[in-house]
Amino acid sequence: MERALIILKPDAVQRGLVGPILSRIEQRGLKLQGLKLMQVSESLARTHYGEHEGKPFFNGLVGYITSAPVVVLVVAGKAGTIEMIRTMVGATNPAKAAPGTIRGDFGIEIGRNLIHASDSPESGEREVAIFFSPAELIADWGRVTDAWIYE
Ligand code: D4T
Repeated sequence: MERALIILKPDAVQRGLVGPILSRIEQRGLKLQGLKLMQVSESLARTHYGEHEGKPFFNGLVGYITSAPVVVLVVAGKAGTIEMIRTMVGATNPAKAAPGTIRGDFGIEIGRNLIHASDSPESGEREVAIFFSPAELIADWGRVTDAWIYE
C-alpha cells in the first residue's frame, strides 16, 4: 500500500470546497486512513516546505498555509496511488492545470492552488508522520466495497 498526505489548503476550506474535493477522492475509490481540521503553525509550515526555503515565494507560501485552517487527510491505495493522486490534482499552477483536475477545475493562481499531495511514497510516509500521530490514523480497516474497486 502507498500512503499520501493531502492538504486541503486554506483557500479550499474558506471557499467551501472541502466537500467537492473530498468527494472526488472518495469517488475514485481511494481509502481514508486519517482526516482532521487543523491550524498549521509556522514551524510546521517551515518543516513541510523546507525544500523551498530561500526561494522567492517561500515566505508567501508559509503565510498562505498558516493563514486559516486546513483539512489534512491520509489516503491509501495500491502501488501507483501517489502518481494517480498527483494526476487528479493537476499542475502546480492552476492556470496551466488540465480541466478535470482539481486545480484545473477550481483554481486560477499558483499562490492559491487549493491542495497539496505527496509526490512520492517516501515523501508520503515522511509527511504523514509530520502531520498525524499514530493514534490519529486507522491504517487497517475493512471496507466492504474493496472487492468492487480492486480486482
Ligand atoms: P504542493 O507541494 O503544494 O503540493 O505543490 P506541488 O508539489 O505541486 O509544487 P511544488 O512542491 O513545486 O511547490 C510547492 C508550493 O509552492 C507554491 N509555489 C511554487 C509558488 O507559490 N510559486 C512558485 O513559483 C512555485 C514553484 C505552490 C506550491
